Amino acid sequence: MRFLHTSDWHLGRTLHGVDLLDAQRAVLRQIVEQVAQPHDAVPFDAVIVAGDIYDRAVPPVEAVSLFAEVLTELTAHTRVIVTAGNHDSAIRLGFGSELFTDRLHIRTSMSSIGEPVLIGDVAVYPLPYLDPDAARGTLRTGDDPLPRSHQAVMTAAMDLVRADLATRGPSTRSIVVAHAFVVGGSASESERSIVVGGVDHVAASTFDGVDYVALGHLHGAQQPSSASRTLLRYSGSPLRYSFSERGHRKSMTVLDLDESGVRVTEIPFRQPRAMADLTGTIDELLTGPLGGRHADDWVRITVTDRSRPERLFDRLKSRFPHVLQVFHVPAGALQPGEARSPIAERSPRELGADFVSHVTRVPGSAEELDLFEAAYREAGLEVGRA
Ligand SMILES: [Mn+2]
Repeated sequence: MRFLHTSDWHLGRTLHGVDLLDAQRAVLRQIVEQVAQPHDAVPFDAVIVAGDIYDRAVPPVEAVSLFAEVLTELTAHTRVIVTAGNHDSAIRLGFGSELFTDRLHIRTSMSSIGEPVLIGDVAVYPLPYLDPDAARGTLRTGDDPLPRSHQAVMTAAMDLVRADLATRGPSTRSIVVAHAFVVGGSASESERSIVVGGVDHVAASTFDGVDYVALGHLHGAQQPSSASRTLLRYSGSPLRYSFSERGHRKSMTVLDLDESGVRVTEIPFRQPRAMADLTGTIDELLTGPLGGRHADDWVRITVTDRSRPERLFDRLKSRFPHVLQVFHVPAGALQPGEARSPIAERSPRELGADFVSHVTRVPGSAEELDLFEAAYREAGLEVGRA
């Protein structure tokens, strides 16, 4: 059986104020293309989307329309299994899910945990994102709520999965869909923290007993290691949602599951726009070769001139139309954390020097410090006269 695993679409997200809907449509089109015409002509039995469909609980209407459009196209070719992530509202995402169960399985409710979607001989167990505060009462087996932790609620959910799996034949393969931070995974800057009680993760062994865990939450594709035969994998997001992901190769995961085991193939997404981090003086940036190479990219620029150039953003924007962030960090800027004497022991001139270097990030010139000292003296005289 063949599955396509993806997650963290974050429809409705912006990148430093720039609307990403067209970029999101472009990568989701690639999923539809892969499903319509698989790279090796082997058809898909289902598409799995492991949470964070939307970027927020109340998504913009354009995001809802795009999701509807993509679901319509995907379900024309195969079945689709969707779960809620920590960014989604389970109720809103789950609207109508009891009604469309033939081709489309939207699982956002805790009440169906342990009930698989059966696809051939594969039992797929979708788990919505389990907020410990909400799940510890619902998933308890005794009178007392579960401990307030991701580990406790995920263990309870997996116990339900294993109990159901035990009732099925030995030839049954199993997939769990989960939205969680598994130990050993590495985060980027675009996931929202899910720390509860100081801890955000669950152990890989929580998922022991199933063949494959289709994970969402972390935005880089990766496979947390597991001591058991269970293969855990994050498909990662289809787009880069922060500059920290500029080195990520984004991909969808193709999963083949048969008697011989689990095989994973990455199908890379063509990024609608490259991402780059540029550094230089304003002249280098405006007239040098960087402009030619990165004019079409989303760029973050650090300008190193000693003083902040005038109309900095506008001038950079004329050369880099997709500039998202501009920083001014003069070359030779002081490193933070340089040893200093206590404030009370510093002279007014030293304090003035600290102030100037803090604001401009370069040491003040002798003229600037003379001026500061003179102003301080004048002010002191004024105070003395009062
Ligand atoms: Mn996410």
